[in-house]
Amino acid sequence: MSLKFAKFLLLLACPLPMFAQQVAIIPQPVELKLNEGNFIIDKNTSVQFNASQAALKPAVDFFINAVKDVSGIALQQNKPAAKKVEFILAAQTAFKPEAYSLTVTPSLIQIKASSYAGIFYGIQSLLQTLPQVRTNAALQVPCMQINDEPRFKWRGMHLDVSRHFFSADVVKQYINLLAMYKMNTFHWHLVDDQGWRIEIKKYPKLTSTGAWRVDQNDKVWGSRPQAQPGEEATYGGYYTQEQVKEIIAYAKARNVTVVPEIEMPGHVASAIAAYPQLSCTQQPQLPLTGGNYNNMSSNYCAGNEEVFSFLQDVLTEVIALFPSTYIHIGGDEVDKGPWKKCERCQARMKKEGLKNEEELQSYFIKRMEKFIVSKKRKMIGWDEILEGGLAPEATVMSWRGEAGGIEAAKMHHDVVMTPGSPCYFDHYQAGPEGEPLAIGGFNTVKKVYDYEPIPKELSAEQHKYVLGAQGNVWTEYISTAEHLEYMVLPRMLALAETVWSPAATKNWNDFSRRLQFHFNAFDAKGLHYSPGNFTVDIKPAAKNGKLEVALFSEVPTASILYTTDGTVTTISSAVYTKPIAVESTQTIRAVTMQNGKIMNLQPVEQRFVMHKAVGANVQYVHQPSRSYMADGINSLTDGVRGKSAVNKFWHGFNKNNLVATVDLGTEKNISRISLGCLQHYRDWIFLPTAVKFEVSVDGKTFTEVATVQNDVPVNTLALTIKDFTAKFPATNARYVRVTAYTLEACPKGHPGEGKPAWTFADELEVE
Ligand code: TNX
Repeated sequence: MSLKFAKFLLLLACPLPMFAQQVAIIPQPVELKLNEGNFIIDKNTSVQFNASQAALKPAVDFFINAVKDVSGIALQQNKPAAKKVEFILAAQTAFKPEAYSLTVTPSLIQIKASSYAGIFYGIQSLLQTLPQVRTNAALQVPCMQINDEPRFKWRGMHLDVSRHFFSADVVKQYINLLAMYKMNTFHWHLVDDQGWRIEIKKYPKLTSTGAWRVDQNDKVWGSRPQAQPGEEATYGGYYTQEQVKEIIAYAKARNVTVVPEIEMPGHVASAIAAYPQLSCTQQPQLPLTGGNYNNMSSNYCAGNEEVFSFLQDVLTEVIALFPSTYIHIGGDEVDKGPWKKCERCQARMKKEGLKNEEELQSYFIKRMEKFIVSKKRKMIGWDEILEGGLAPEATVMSWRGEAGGIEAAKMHHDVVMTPGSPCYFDHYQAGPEGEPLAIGGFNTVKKVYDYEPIPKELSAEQHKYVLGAQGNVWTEYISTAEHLEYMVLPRMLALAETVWSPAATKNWNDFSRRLQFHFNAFDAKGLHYSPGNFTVDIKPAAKNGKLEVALFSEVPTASILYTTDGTVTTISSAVYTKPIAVESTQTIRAVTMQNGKIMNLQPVEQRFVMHKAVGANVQYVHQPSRSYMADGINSLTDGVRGKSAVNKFWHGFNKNNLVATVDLGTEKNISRISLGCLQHYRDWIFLPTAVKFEVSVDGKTFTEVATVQNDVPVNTLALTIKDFTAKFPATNARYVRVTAYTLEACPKGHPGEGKPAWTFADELEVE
């Protein structure tokens, strides 16, 4: 064998790394084999298709326009040519729904499928190999063979257009983004307390009144006092039925089904603003300007027949507009208070033999389901529709964790998984320092990537009830298209791979690599995205009197650079290799470096404050809630003060008092102890009523040094951090015990009135 031939064989045997780098398709195709060579799309390329197959035409147009956009080339159609891009609509049985094959050789690109959807997805994969914006670069497609199909049939993204209105153009761009990543369902949240967004011909006030609220300038949702009748409502907007039709057609060309959500029976202050007779109190009101539900009725009255005929009329128009099989009726977070006080609701319960208001809600939803089914559609609702009895054919969207989805699937109902963690894209994805203000939570791109939509609790037979998963974008804090993009990118790409690609082939490292190409594309297109997964996570670990700090980045190929002396991080800063010991008050700053470039606009920084308890072991009488464990059991003594992010620094206690004993290791001379606590009214977190401080030499006999009462009013809405501090004559002690007395119940007027309140604490400082 000649040396040349041997080398050639060797080349064949080793996959050429160059190939791997050229293709960065998201979501990862089921099978992708790269071959040698390229197909170059140029003006001598003709698009071939069977012109009698009408279904192909929109796909052909879509492709021709896309090529023109990135190159200026106007491709020929069905002309004799040496190089062809061929679309073949094969027999129904040849491919599964939405499946396709894409074959690229130097003279032929062929996309085959049994459906328009499949052809469209073949095009999307192909387009991802081309330049993403107009350049003069050659349109070079690597030779390859792709065989691909989705794992789930519901690959959804939701958008709340009520809390803030987004124009029809922004909605189209959003749908386009979904389609690029093979998401096929757009859940359009058209109705909520803060605005009714769809024209209904029979009830014009829904949009002339219900789509407008008093201007909202408040930075923190719900902090603005509720508007009074008479105040001018000028902020909002709505879609005409013509615009809705246009959006549906735009989506259809991209294989996206638009599922309308018409909320009921709660979250409808906007409808009641238009037609006050639909509520229990029948009092005039305005759409909400924030999320403050006190002293108002935002439910439909479940005892009033007019409500049902109104909703049937509304749904009749909605169903005529939307071809979607599923009609979403909301059903979430119904405040049962107004129904309890309403004579007509109580009379309805009596007449129908309903035991409680949960059953009244179930009665309401079942009636609506009957109507929807009579129109040959299916009803879907948030998981609250399980309470009081699930409607017979309902599909459940599981948002309060996975429990609702599991329960419904076990009852043989279809479900869509969209648990708050990690499917809520209104939550923080990085930071929260340096991030735009968000509603809370913390869903990183990796957390989304690692999500498995089929809960372990389901048997193999029950898997089929999980239709898929969905990302939700609630817009209380999102008011611009740029911010919307930022919240969705790149998390939607991670979800797209979760719902499309086989679970077994998912690979975070490879996804991260491919993501870089998409980031470049976003940059080129001017799309806003969060580079959040480049930020460094600074994780302290306190144990046996020592404090060590570990640094993590979710990007496996990046290195971490850091300083501890307060100086700015540069490319010559120390490279992180192992946990850093912290022995004095200092600030750690860290950045990630990828390909010799620092990837952060701002370093992540954390200040560590030294005090006599740093690193000390903490023993609790009642363990903190599993959901609020911060950095671990010794988070109270990790040298890090809790900040505004509720999920990050704080140990949370529900029902029980916080009783913690800290061992300083040796006897120390001390004269001051303080415990930081949090109040966050909206999240049911209240300051303790008092904190008791005790000290001991032997850990058995404790002497009280002080009890400090809370002086912050219980109804304080703003996020408040208070230090409960005891100062006393210097004394020797090895053990410190603190008791924070949890507020027994959420106060009067709070949504959780009478239910257990939370106590949140962080950093027990001893000096
Ligand atoms: C809960 S999710 C809601 C929404 C809020 C969202 C904020 C659901 C069915 N209801 O009304 O906008 O949390 O994350």
